[in-house]
Amino acid sequence: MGIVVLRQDGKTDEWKRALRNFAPEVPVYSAEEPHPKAEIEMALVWKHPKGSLSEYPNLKCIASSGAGVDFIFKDTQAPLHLPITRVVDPILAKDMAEHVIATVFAHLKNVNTYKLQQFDQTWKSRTYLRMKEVTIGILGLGELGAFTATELSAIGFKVQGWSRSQKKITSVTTFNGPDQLDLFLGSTDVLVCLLPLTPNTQGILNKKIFEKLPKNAFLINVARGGHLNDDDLLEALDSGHLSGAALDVFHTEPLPGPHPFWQHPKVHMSPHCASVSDTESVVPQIIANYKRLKTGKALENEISKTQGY
Ligand code: NDP
Ligand code: OXD
Repeated sequence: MGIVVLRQDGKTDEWKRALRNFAPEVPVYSAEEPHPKAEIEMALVWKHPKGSLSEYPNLKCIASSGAGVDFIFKDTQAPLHLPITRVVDPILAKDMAEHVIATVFAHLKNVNTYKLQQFDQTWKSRTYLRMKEVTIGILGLGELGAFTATELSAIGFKVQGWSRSQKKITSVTTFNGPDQLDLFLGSTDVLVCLLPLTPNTQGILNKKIFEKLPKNAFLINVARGGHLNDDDLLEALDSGHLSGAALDVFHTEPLPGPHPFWQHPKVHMSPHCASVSDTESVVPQIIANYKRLKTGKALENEISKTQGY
């Protein structure tokens, strides 16, 4: 009986502590300490060492401690026949919406450009955009995308979104499926990617998509690095078709030193921190699922293996 926490980002003890505080009766271990591997039934994972999941012969569930599960599918040795759950959490959604709102305003009001000018002691005012002039288009209208769309709309932006299935969200124009993608892109000034990374969405932010956006459109990628074709973005920025991009996620994290994004004046980077799972907020759903597992009840927030999210 028990849960093992598998991650490599230095946050193992924080998660263990939060799990133990919330449910002292549940045995919780890290991979770094001696633990009874045959008794582990749930693995709470975030970019775990590849192959580590196969060390637990009686594992019954793989629980991502984030919203995304793409890293689990990348581990070809993982027991992918087991149920996989993910985090759905109001704080995660709120933090994402706040990050996107901050990024959109930084773009409208040239905040990052002025920071660069400051380093050069350049005194030069630039034209700014007003909220009413900008339509924000969100790729992905799931837990994070739909909430972010609603928040942006509540502060006065014109918002539209695109998803796989049809959606109805108050004050948000919705599009769905490949047939409606071009229509959505054609009227999007700020494109926000909040899709899960799956075989269907890998590389979706590419030349073909950029060409369909209006000139001077701006890209915000807060989903996964694998959605973006880096070279196509650089080309669209250098040709002047896109006015800039704010990227929170990258193919390799941390982004390697020689990558052109580091020095590109039109690329604004953050280190995959748009929205970070809050242990206190998330732990109750992990323990609830652990107890469901033990009593044979259906798990909450289980992903679809067919869809990959
Ligand atoms: P959800 O699973 O709730 O939503 C995914 C959305 O994408 C759904 O609307 C879904 O459509 C849509 N979608 C999936 N595949 C396609 C497709 N092929 N075509 C069109 N639409 C598609 O995910 P979340 O909102 O919880 O999270 C989204 C992603 O955000 C995560 O997977 C993760 O990668 C990223 N993330 C990034 C963070 C960061 O700090 N940068 C933090 C947290 C998450 P439908 O509704 O029809 O199923
Ligand atoms: C997540 C993330 O998927 O932090 O939760 O990227």
